[in-house]
Amino acid sequence: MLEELGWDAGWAARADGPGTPARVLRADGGRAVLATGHGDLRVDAAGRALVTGDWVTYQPGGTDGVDGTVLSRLPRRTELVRGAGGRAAARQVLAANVDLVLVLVSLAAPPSAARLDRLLAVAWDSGATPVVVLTKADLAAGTADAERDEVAETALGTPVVLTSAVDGRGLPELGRLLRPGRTAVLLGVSGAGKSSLLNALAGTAVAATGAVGRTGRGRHTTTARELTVLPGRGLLLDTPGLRGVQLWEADGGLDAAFADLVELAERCRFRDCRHAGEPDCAIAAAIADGTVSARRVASHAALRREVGWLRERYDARLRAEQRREWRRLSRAVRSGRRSRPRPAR
Ligand SMILES: Nc1nc2c(ncn2[C@@H]2O[C@H](COP(=O)(O)OP(=O)(O)OP(=O)(O)O)[C@@H](O)[C@H]2O)c(=O)[nH]1
Ligand SMILES: [Mg+2]
Ligand SMILES: [Zn+2]
Repeated sequence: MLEELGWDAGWAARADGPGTPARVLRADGGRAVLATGHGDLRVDAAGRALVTGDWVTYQPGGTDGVDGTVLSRLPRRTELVRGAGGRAAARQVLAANVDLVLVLVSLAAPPSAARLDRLLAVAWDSGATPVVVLTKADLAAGTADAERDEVAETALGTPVVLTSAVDGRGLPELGRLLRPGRTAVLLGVSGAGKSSLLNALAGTAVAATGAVGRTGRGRHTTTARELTVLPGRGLLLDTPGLRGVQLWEADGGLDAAFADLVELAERCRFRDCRHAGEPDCAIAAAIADGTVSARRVASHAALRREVGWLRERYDARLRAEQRREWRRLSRAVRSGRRSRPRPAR
C-alpha cells in the first residue's frame, strides 16, 4: 500500500506522467532501492539526483542487475539541506519529504547548546517540524529532568522528549508523534543513539548500532541514509552521524529557531541594530533583565554570519562557473562561424 509510505492525493495529482510511483528507501551511485507498496525494487536512477525519501515514477526493466528504471522525480515537499565541502561551498540534500526532524542529543555527556542551535536551524529550514529527542536518559543519573529543562530553554518553542533505548523511557511519547505515512528523520552526531532509537521503536534490530569510544564519540556505524517502514506506525529515516553541519542559506530556519530574538529585535531603535551597544537596544535590555540568555544572542549572531559567509562563497563560485560557461559558449560560436560554409548564392 502506497499510503503506508506517505502517498496521498497531493502526490497523486503530481504524478500524472507515465510510470508507477514508488518511494526511495536508499540511493547511491546512480542506483536506488524503491519501496513500491508490494516489495522493494533495485532500479537505475537514470541520471537523476535522488535522495532517500524522494518520490519517483519508474518502469520495469533495465540493464545489469536492476529491475527497473526511474522515469521522473516528483517535486519535493521538504528538503533537509546542509552546506558541505568546506571552501567550495556546496549544497547537500540529506533527505526529502520528511515531516518530522528528530534532533537527537545524547545525555551521556553534557549537551552542547551551540550544536543544538545549529541542528535546529537546519531542521527548521527543511520545512519539516523539529522535535528534540534527548537520548540515553538512563546515563544521566538522576539529572535527566533538569537536563531536559535546560535543553528546552535552548530549543525554545520546540518540543523536547526524554528517551532511553535501554529502559524504554519516552518511547511511547515518541511513538505518538509518528503515524502511518508520516516520515521522521533521525539527525545527530555519531553515537547520539539514532540507530538504537530506530531499533527500539521498531522492536527489532533493523539497523546496526555501534560502540562509543572513551571520548563519548561514536564510530560512524551507520554509513548510508536509509528509510525504514514501521508497518502500521510510520517511517523512520536513519542517517550517518554528522561530522559537522554547515548551515545552507538557512535564514528562514534561523529565524524560526530564534523566533524570540527576532521578535525582540523589532523593538530595537535601529532597524539594522547589531545589538552591540547601540542605544535603545531591546536585546541588550532583555539580556540585562535576564529574559534572554547572552549565549543564545551570541549563537544567533554567529550562525547568521556563517550563513552570509557561505552564501558569498557560493555566489562567487557560481559567478566563476558562469564566466567559464560563457567563455566556452563564445569559443564554440566563434569556431562554428569559421567552419560554417558560406551560404551559396
Ligand atoms: N545506555 C544507553 N546507551 C545507548 C542508548 N542508546 C544508544 N546507546 C548506545 O550508544 C552507542 C551508539 O548508539 P548508535 O545507535 O549506534 O548511535 P548512532 O547515532 O546511530 O551512531 P552512528 O550510526 O555512528 O551515527 C551504542 O553503543 C548504543 O548501545 C541508551 O538509551 N542508553
Ligand atoms: Mg547509526
Ligand atoms: Zn538591538
